Amino acid sequence: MHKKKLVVFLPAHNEEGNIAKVISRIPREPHPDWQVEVLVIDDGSTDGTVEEAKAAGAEHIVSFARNRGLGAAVREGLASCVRLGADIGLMIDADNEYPAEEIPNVVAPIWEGRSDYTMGSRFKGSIRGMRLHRRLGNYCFTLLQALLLRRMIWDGQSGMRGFSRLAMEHAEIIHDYNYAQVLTLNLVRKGFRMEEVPITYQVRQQGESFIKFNKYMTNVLPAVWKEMRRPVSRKRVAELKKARAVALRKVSMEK
Ligand SMILES: Nc1nc2c(ncn2[C@@H]2O[C@H](COP(=O)(O)OP(=O)(O)O)[C@@H](O)[C@H]2O)c(=O)[nH]1
Ligand SMILES: [Mg+2]
Repeated sequence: MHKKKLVVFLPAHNEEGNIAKVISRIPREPHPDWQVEVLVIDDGSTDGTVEEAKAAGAEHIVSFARNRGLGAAVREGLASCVRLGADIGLMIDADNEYPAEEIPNVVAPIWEGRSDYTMGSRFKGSIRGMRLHRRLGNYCFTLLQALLLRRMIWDGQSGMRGFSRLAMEHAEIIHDYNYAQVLTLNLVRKGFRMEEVPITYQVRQQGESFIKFNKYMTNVLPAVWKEMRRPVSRKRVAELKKARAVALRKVSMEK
């Protein structure tokens, strides 16, 4: 039987000391019908990130010559998954904060055809070690997205997300600095179905967060504004939905 391919990708910038741990936690045979491959998008790391990732068993490495930003890295991750023939893509941060063991739970709604886009939700699950100001920042940015999309969202900044093939093909990330909010706005407004899956989260033990308040605000807020101003044609959404229904029928016939 033709196996379905799940590509797990990790955007990484100088994550030596963390990335091998994440890769070793990825379940390689979560289901007899799945084939799992690991892809690292190395965003111009200057430490041992790439060597460690290879030694830990990553099959594919895409390296940027210089640092371009997390938004650019995730954009490349999605495009590479499509190139590698992935049926499902799963991104996870390379800093060992997110539970790679829980990947099967996060992709299950996509695998079962209920959803196109899943987010591992820390606030629906459990969080250890997140500082108060980060928690408040997360609430504010999540609330902003919930208001713009007029739907409940628990955790809009998750670093663990699953994608159907169609979602990967149509996702657009409009800035290089980050992807977290604009990607959700883009996919949900296009009519893709999103679901949040509770996960357990543990703040990083090594290295430090790249997020700086001013830089985050001055990059993310204008990008959210710009994304919301882009027209989404209803016709286009309907076409995508139809294509998705055809893709799903194909999946169930192959099963
Ligand atoms: N592509 C790319 N990834 C980065 C950069 N800085 C951090 N990352 C990665 O993005 C992920 C999340 O970064 P992190 O600093 O932990 O952000 P936080 O979890 O929101 O505090 C990790 O996998 C990092 O390796 C960057 O400049 N470019
Ligand atoms: Mg992190």
